[in-house]
Parts: sequence; structure tokens; C-alpha cells
Amino acid sequence: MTNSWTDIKNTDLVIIMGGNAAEAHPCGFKWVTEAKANRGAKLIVVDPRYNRSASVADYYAPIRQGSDIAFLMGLINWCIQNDKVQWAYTKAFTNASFLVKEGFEYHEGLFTGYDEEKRDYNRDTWEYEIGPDGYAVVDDTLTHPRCVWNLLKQHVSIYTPELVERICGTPKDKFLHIAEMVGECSSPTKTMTSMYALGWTQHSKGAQNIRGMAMLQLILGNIGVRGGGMNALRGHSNIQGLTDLGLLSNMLPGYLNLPVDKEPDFATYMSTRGFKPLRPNQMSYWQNYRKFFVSFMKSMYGDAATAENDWAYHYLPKLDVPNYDILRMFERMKKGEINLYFCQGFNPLQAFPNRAKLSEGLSKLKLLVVMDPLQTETARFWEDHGVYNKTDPSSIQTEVIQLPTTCFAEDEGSLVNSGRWLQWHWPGGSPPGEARTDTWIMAQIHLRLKALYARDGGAFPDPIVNLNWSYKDPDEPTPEELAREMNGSALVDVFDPNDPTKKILEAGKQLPGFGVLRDDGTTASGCWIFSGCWTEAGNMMARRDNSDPGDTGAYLKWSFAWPANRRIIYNRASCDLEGKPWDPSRKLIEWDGAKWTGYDVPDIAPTAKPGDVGPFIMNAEGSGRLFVRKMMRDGPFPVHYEPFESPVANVIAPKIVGNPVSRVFKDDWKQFAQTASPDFPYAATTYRLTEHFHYWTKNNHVNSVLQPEQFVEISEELARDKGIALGGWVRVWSMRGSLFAKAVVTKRIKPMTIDGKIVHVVGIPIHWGFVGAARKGFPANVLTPFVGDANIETPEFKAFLVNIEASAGPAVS
Ligand SMILES: Nc1nc2c(c(=O)[nH]1)N[C@H]1C(S)=C(S)[C@@H](COP(=O)(O)OP(=O)(O)OC[C@H]3O[C@@H](n4cnc5c(=O)[nH]c(N)nc54)[C@H](O)[C@@H]3O)O[C@H]1N2
Ligand SMILES: Nc1nc2c(c(=O)[nH]1)N[C@H]1C(S)=C(S)[C@@H](COP(=O)(O)OP(=O)(O)OC[C@H]3O[C@@H](n4cnc5c(=O)[nH]c(N)nc54)[C@H](O)[C@@H]3O)O[C@H]1N2
Ligand SMILES: [Mo]
Repeated sequence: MTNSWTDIKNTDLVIIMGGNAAEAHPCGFKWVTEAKANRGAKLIVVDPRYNRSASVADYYAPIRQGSDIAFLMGLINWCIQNDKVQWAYTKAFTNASFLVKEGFEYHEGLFTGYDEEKRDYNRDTWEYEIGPDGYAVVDDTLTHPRCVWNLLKQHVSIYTPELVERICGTPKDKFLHIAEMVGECSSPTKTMTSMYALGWTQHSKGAQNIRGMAMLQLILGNIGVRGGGMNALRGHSNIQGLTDLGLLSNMLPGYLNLPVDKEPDFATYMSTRGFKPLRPNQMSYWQNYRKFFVSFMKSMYGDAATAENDWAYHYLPKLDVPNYDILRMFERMKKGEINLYFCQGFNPLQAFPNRAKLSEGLSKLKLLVVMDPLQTETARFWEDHGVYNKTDPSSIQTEVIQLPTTCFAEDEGSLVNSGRWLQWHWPGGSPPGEARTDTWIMAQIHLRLKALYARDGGAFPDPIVNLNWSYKDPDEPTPEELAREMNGSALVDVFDPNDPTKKILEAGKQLPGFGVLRDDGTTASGCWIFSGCWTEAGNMMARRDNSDPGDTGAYLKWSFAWPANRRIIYNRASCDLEGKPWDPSRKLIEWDGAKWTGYDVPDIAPTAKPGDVGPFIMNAEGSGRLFVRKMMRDGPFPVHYEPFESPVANVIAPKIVGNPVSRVFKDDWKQFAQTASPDFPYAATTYRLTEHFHYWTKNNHVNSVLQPEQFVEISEELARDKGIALGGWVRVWSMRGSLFAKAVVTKRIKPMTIDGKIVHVVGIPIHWGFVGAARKGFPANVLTPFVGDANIETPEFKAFLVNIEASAGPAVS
């Protein structure tokens, strides 16, 4: 989230599109209710289904899954055509005025540089024109044909309300009604907040869905302000913490990059990380990258990381592919290229697409280790459960070791919520039986490996034997020790860079924040953005003071928010060029003539003059990006692409199937249904129910009673066409597998007209499997396609093709 859960109460308009907050985030949804009750805020829901969020919305519109980019580009086009743009904000705070290099073009779904064979672009022209002074050239009049604003205007011009209706199935009058409600938020005193989750991410162009809304929010002037923002509603309680700590396969903690094999040494790695400002006076805060990186390496390797050995850069693995994402790992497993798979707190057989392929992969492993407090389908993948999991155990040689862990409720530690708040929690119970904490198990594995390497040597033992492990009890580092390490400390006395006689930190002391990090090896910090969470003043994450001066929803003394306890990032954008709040009734920070003050921690240097330094301090431009340069693989502007399996051809580029740069493994192409396939005529989507949490609450009787068995939702019209009765059995199948479920025939799903064709939606909840207290059932992922987003490989769980028929139900012996 750019903002926080508690800030949602400050909004005038909530748009839930690409998520179902009332169902999947019912506690956080409270803040929508507050905004409605206390401010008269309105709620819009745009979803293929009239869902639980829609049932309390002021306005609902249907949309076909996988078509949101057309809708969003349509909204931007409408705002531009109808002058619903916050001009002062857009001109000053976005890259609208920047000139794009000559040679950049877009035609029929593709930008300059496309290579069909490689399914990739040469992105050289997706860049600004740089002037003789080394800065990007701008045209403040926004008249130059190559300025971002005019390119954007041109790019979105095809997305008329008629085209939106044709692609999305959203009736034109409903689209226009929403456009008017959204357009009102271009006023400096009205804001809209965007709440989204998997309805946007789980597509082959998921990242571009989100960019589409971010661009709209920028031209409305809604980023950095109270009640505004791009608010990703995170999933698992600590999934934000997972990304923050670099658990993505191409990241290091704090959103630093894992090196790639073209960066064999530290100098090469740093050569592309200068982050030189692209306009005069800009902060371009990533200029401090070296400090974050060196402090991370000191935290990891202590005395083994020295200036002479480039801070042990050679210890880090170098990526030979863009990502070792889960799809790639299972593809390799299926090819027999993986021996050992370590599965910690993850049930991929249920959670990842194309179960048959996953099962084949797991069957080819030598060893599978599952660390989990519960039995999971993944640990039991080899067991024959008849129709629910048909296997021949005698033909599977994989050895499975289950290590029982404690669960989050039995642990102490911090969880990072969607609003970037690190909240400390305490155990609510003691673990049963032989369960041990994840930390103990990981420590044991590490110490044993270390001993083996110390004894036997090996190709390259250094990164393991030299890993910093200075915990009081090496067998089980405590949550406090780990948290203090993330925050970081001074390794020697640290002096003020402007006055070398002034000591600012004594050796051994906890850092007050990342502002004091050094690139000379004198500071250590495991995750720079978490710095400030455990200082000399103690555990900031354990703070529970809910005072809120000015009733702004900031709650600065409750827990700790990264970065620097800031609750709304880019908050300098809440003020105009003089540093006065755009909306005085929603003041956040302001310029008092000498410095920035206010209710939140200013996201700008305290004395940076308002006219000089732009609010988007992490960007070299200082401004928000409408045109995203080379940063995304599939284009500097979002384009409507159909899902890989679609009931209609792409009307703007009929030859393009799916996202033209998504990675598709060879064998998976054969398992996609053809566009408009008569064998698979229905558009399916998958989602969750409040009563279950993924695949583990089915171990619990209460949840299992509330939602006892697998069902699918279909419209009354489709039920009539196919002779399906409410509560009757159906069989649903795709190119990859089939499942049985009960039919819920509902008015909440309606057929849509897409490009002149009737399209029926089939809705499939995800929660059932063959382990647990609930009745056995089928996970949705027996059906889903094995393909992901072009940038980050999130699977396309939300849009694929199926067929359906009335059935006698599963043959259970
Ligand atoms: N009770 C409960 N809460 C949970 C979870 C749980 O399992 N149970 N899981 C947690 C996790 S890990 C996550 S990630 C979040 C997920 O939170 P959400 O993303 O809100 O949950 P989903 O139910 O997967 O999908 C949300 C909605 O997206 C819609 N949708 C599908 N495709 C599209 C599309 O193309 N466009 C649009 N506009 N909408 C579309 C679906 O109809 C559905 O209503 O929930 C978290 N909260
Ligand atoms: N078709 C379809 N597929 C989907 C989705 C969808 O919308 N549609 N959503 C996707 C999303 S967003 C998600 S997040 C995934 C969820 O997929 P998973 O993360 O695999 O689902 P969970 O059931 O939450 O599994 C987590 C496991 O962690 C265990 N666990 C709990 N606490 C601890 C602990 O402290 N330590 C350890 N070691 N284990 C613990 C639980 O017992 C459980 O078995 O599913 C994905 N798959
Ligand atoms: Mo998730």
C-alpha cells in the first residue's frame, strides 16, 4: 500500500476492482465502512461477479475477467477528453512533460523493438530524450508531440466507452457512470482510493493492470494524499514481510537486486546503479544503494566482508535466468532436473496451476522436505485418494520427510501488514508434540551443513562457513536477535560525515534509522527499509499507543511502518508547489517556510524547498511515471491483451494470443485451449471464501461446517442451457484436468456480451483438497493454466476456459 488501512477512512470514493475486500479482508474492510458512515464516501465495485463487496457497494458494474486494462485506459481517456485531470499536480509531479526518444512507436498491440522469436522487446527506444546538460528534456507546455502527455493521450484514445463495452462487457452507461464518479476526484479536495488484490495480479499482464490504475491515480492527483493511493491488499498475514525481506528469487532484502551473471564483480554490478538524477535538484534516493548493499553484506558476513574483497560480493549467487520462480522450478522438476525440494509453509500441489504437471514434477524428485504444522496435500501427493488424487504409489520413488513446525500463533515475532506496519506479536499457545519453530529447524540445518563443509571442504564453502551467526544460542536464534539484526547497528564508532570530530553513534549501538547507514563497512543492517524498527529506545514494533493527533488516521505511535515510520509514502505530493496542502481539511504535512512539518513523517528531506525537489524521491525523475521507460518487459504503457485462454480474439490486435512477452514453456502451449474454442466455451475464474483460508482451515471442523463442500457458481441462464440444477452435481473440465462440484446457480453471475458474443462466467472457489476434516474435494488448480505474468510470473489463475455439464457426481468407491 502507498497508504494504510486506517487511512481509508479519509477517502471520498473507494474503488474495489481486482479484489473482493469484504470477503478476503473483512477486518480491513471496516475502514471502508468508516469512510461511508462518517464522510459519506461512495463505494464502487467492478467485478465479474456481484460479490460480497458489491453487495454493500453504492455502484456495481460487471467486467469480464482479464479485461481491466481496457477499462482503465478507457477511464484515463475519458478523464482526458472531459478535462478531469488535476492539472497542477499532473504538470508538476508526473513525467507528463518529459520527451520520449525519437523512434519510439506503438502499433496494434506492440511497441517498437518486438522480437517474435524471443518473445521479448529490444527496449532501447523506451526512454527519454537526454539533453546536452545530461538531464531529460522536458516541455512544460505539453505541446511537443513526443512528450509523455501527448503519447499517453494518443495511446489511450482508442479506448472509447464503446470499445470498453465491446472488450469488457461492461454496459456503456455503467462505464460512463463510473467515469463520472471517478472524474470528480480530479478536484484537489476530492480523493479516490484504489483497493485491489488478486483479481488484478493473477493475470499474464497483472503488473500492467496495477500500473493502469496508478497512472489514473496520478492524473487525478490522488497519490501521496490522505484517502488516496494504490492500495494492494496483501494476502497471508506476512506476505508483505516476505517481499520486503527478499524472498523473491531475484531480490535481496529491502528491494535490492540479486546480481545476474552479467555482473561478475561488484564494480560492474554498481555501474548500472548510479541512479543519477534525471532532472536538476532531485533526490533520487536510490543513490544511497551502495550504503544499503554494503550494510547488508556486513550483516550477512561480518568480518568476512571487507573493502578488499568487495564486501564478499563473490559469495552471492548470480542469476542465469530472470527468475527462479515457482513455475520454472516445477517445469524443471517435471524434466527431472531437480533432486531436492524444500517446502516450508507452502502447499504447492494445491496452490499452483495444473496439478497434474505439479504431481508429475514431485514424482521425479529424490527428496521432498515439508516443514509444516499440518498435513498437506503436497506432503501426501503420492497417496492414492481415488478420484480426488489418483496415483500409483508403487511407481513413485520420491522420499518425503515431514518436519512438524509451530504455526504463527505459537510464535513470537513481527508480521508486516499491507500498510507496511511491522507489528510485533506474542505466542498465543504452546506447540504440540514434536513441533519445533522454523527458526530452530533452519538453524539446525545450517549448523549441520556448516560442520560438513568445515570437515569436508567442497567447491565453495566460504558463503556458508562464513555466514555471520553470532547468536547467544546458535541452536535457536531468538526473534529479538533477528529483529535487532534487521534494524542494524554500528560496528565501530560512527562519526558525522560533515564533522569528523562529532561522534554520532557508539560501536555496538542499534541504528536509529537508515539515514545513518554507511558504505564503508562501519554499519550493518539486514534490511535497510526495516531500520528504525528496533532502536536503542527498544522494540518500536511492539508499540501500542493509538493516539492520533488531528484524527488523521496516521497512528504514528502504533507499531512501526517502513520506511522511517512513514504512513503515507510520497506524502510531499499532498501539497502544492508552495508546500501548502491541496486540501486544507486533509492536511498531512506542510512547508512552514523553513522545513516540512505535520502529522506524518515527511517523505522528503526536512529542508528541501517545495519548488525544487519533486515528491517521488525514489525515482531519478523526482516525479511519478505515466510512461515507465524500460522498466517493464511488456511496455511503457499498458495494452489490452486477452488471457492466454480467451473466449474471444483480441479486438485491438487479433493475431496476438495472451501477453506477447509472457514466458511459456513449450509443452504448456499444447495444453492451452484455442481462442474461442467450441470445446471450452466458458470463461472461468477462481477465488476465495471468508469461511476458509486457502487449504489449511479444512483441517478445522468449524470452518469445514461453515463451508463443507466444493461448489462452483454459474448464472441461471447457463444452468438452463446446460440442464444444471441448483445444488446438483456438475463436472467442470479444462485442457488440463477435471473436477466435480455442486452447482450454485445464482443471479450474482450474469452472462456478458463480448464483441457481439454471449460469454458465460464459471466461478470456482479454491479451498478443497484430499486432506483435512472437510469432505474431500478438488482444488481449482486441477484446471488452471501454467503461465504467468510477463514481469513477475504470478500465475494466470483468474482467467481461463472450461466446459461444464450436469453430472452424477464423483464415483466414490
Ligand atoms: N478468508 C480468507 N481471507 C483471505 C484469504 C483466504 O484464503 N481466506 N487469502 C488471503 C490471500 S493470500 C490473498 S492473496 C487475498 C486475496 O484477496 P482477493 O484478491 O480479494 O481475493 P480473490 O477471492 O482471489 O479474488 C477477488 C475477486 O477478483 C475477482 N476477479 C477475478 N478476475 C478478475 C478480473 O480480471 N478483474 C476484476 N476486476 N476482478 C476479477 C473475483 O471475482 C473475486 O471477486 O485474500 C487474503 N484473505
Ligand atoms: N486457482 C487459484 N490458485 C491460487 C490462488 C487463487 O486465487 N486461485 N491464490 C494464490 C495465492 S494468492 C496464495 S497466497 C496461495 C496460497 O498457497 P499456500 O501458501 O500454499 O496456502 P496455505 O494453505 O495458506 O499454506 C500455507 C501452509 O503454511 C502452513 N503454516 C502456517 N503457519 C506456519 C508456520 O509458522 N511455519 C510453517 N513452516 N508453516 C506454517 C500451513 O499449515 C499451510 O499448510 O494460493 C495461490 N493459488
Ligand atoms: Mo496470496
